[in-house]
Amino acid sequence: MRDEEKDQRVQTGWPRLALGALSGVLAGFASLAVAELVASAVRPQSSPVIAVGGASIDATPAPVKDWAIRHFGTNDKLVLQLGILVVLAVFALLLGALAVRFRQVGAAGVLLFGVVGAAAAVSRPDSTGFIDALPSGVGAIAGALLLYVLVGRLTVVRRTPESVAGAVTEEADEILAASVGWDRRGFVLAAASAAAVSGAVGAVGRSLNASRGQDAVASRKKVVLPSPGSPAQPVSRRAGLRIPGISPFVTPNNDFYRVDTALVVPKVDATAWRLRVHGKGVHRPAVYSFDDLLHRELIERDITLTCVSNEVGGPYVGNARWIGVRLADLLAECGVRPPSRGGSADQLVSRSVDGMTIGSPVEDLMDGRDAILALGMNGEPLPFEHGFPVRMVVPGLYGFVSACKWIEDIELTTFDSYDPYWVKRGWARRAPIKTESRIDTPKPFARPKAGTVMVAGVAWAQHRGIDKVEVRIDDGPWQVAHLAAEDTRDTWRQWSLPWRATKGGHTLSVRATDRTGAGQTDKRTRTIPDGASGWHSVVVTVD
Ligand SMILES: Nc1nc2c(c(=O)[nH]1)N[C@H]1C(S)=C(S)[C@@H](COP(=O)(O)O)O[C@H]1N2
Ligand SMILES: [Mo]
Repeated sequence: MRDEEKDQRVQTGWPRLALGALSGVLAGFASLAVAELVASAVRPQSSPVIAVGGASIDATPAPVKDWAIRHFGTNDKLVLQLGILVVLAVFALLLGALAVRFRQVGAAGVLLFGVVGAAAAVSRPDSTGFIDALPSGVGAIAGALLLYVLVGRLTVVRRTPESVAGAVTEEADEILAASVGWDRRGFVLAAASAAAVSGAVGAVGRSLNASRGQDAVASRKKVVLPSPGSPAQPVSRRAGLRIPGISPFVTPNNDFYRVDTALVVPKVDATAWRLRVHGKGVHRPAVYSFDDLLHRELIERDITLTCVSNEVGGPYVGNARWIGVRLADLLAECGVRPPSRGGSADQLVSRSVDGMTIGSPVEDLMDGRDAILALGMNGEPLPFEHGFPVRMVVPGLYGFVSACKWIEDIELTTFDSYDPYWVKRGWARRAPIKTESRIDTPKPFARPKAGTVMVAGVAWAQHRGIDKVEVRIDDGPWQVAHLAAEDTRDTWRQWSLPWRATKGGHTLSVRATDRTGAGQTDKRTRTIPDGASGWHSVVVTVD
């Protein structure tokens, strides 16, 4: 067999397909790298993976999202982005292999992905317009060109016999060898340099994106929280039980749960930030700056925040000391009246810089409870993850109907005329926090030693307060647990019960009663639409 024929046979078969697939992946990588760089000039949120990720979050059916939050917790966003990259890689492989036969179709396929990314970016609620299409667009063009070039190196050029005709034998052989082979050197060179350039471009884009928001970081560093005109009472030493494994009464900011739809944490420059209050029945619409709020009378309150996606026994609950402006005072200043005093708006819709919308009952916000526009959390300006510069915190309402982070707009409206983000996705319009209790220690499937075992945890029924916690061992009687001192009715309460543990398997259950006398129901419900209910149980084996 002549060498050229051998070459041709080998290189038109699967190796060429494999190299085509590799070209596809390189083209995909180049697209994302270029997009990252362009996004650093536009805004990080306009990069295709972030935009498509955001769009998928919004389009994900509520049960799936709930499942993701449950299983991946705060890593849900990382898992989502990895998932998108895997899907992209698969398509890139296929497009690359396809391009070996149909060069233009392959390149056009890459462009199509660019269109998808661009459409996602432009249609995000926080999009700044068509400029958001640039990262996906420019990235896809770069990727399409690269695929076209790379695959070109792989394409066997079949010369007609005429081009060989007339040449002397050696020459003819050379031409043939060159024409039926593939440009090995050219391909390796182009592929290697494409990979290197993409890597560099991507790295530069990444670091530029990461260093964005320096103004926001600087503005946060400069914030000095004044001492509040209305301070919280000091937390009683008796509010915290010294039991290993129990949740501390105050959740440190670093341990505070985080639930939101933001793939990129918004970095807002406090000096440029404004809050607009407007809408139905707002007689004096107003715009506030961060300094305006900082120089008002500030209140400081301990409030326990709970997520509606928290399963019975779950981790999405935390307690912090918030400092900020009394929302009711601000609303009153704008001429807002609650429905019970003749106000025409019954829903307050808060909007964040990332396009989240959250609806709260105006009546609840103005009924005397300490609904806060919070500027500080546990003695420092809000961490970026928790809403810097300003967020809402309302005692007694789940986060998704009250706790808007990165807030920038407050609109008074009615429940009849507007459904915010989560309500559009099947969650409840109104969602007061359900009375719940959780066993923190012993942990599920723990193996404590026989003897006295401390059973302890937390219970919460924000704004109603916890009156009683009871613990049951197996099918025994409910035993009243010791309660730590109550801080306020807006905070959770620690509890404990010493248990004379005997060898063998045991089921420990807990239930709470709030100060209205309502007990924690044993009826198990899902988190959707208005929060999980049921008793928390833990199974342990005593050695
Ligand atoms: N902008 C914005 N605010 C938001 C959310 C969000 O997705 N985006 N999630 C809400 C939900 S569901 C909860 S439970 C709380 C969580 O606040 P945390 O992350 O500070 O604990 O924020 C609320 N505020
Ligand atoms: Mo939530």
